[in-house]
Amino acid sequence: MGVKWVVVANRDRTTFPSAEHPAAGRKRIMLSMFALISLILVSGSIYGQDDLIFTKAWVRDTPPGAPNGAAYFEITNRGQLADRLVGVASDAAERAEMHTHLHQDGMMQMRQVEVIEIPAGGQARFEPGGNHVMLINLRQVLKQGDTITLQLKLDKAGTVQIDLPVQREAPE
Ligand SMILES: [Cu+2]
Repeated sequence: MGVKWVVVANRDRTTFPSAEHPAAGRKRIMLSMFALISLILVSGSIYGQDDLIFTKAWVRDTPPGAPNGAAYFEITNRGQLADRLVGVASDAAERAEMHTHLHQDGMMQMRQVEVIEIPAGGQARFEPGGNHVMLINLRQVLKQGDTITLQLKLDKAGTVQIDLPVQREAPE
């Protein structure tokens, strides 16, 4: 009986916070979490912003008085894990939304989407005729030669800010 009690107590001490030493157990768990986080940092980020490459970013120029604008870019995911674009914002407009184009009854329609998936080893494209970021109620005229910024909120990578040159046509 006495021997059995000692074995159980030992197991408590090595793996779980025991009733006698709850704080010691918590400390051990925190230490192992810290070790895990350190390992992730040291191993060159298992997942990080470095895994996402932003290219072909641009925003179309607008005539004076135009209420809305459209922004385009590509995200390439070099990482091992999928990520999701879950929000967009820009100082250039009151509001920004992710839109997709749908062909419906012979008409091209825009529809807001809440989430765009960026598969591991894959891409998410925002381009004319497809997905785009709609800049709603512009605060400024978008003039060729200017640059605006876009904040992209990603599920795993966090918030990323990209610069978009104002252009008439898509970059090659
Ligand atoms: Cu739109």
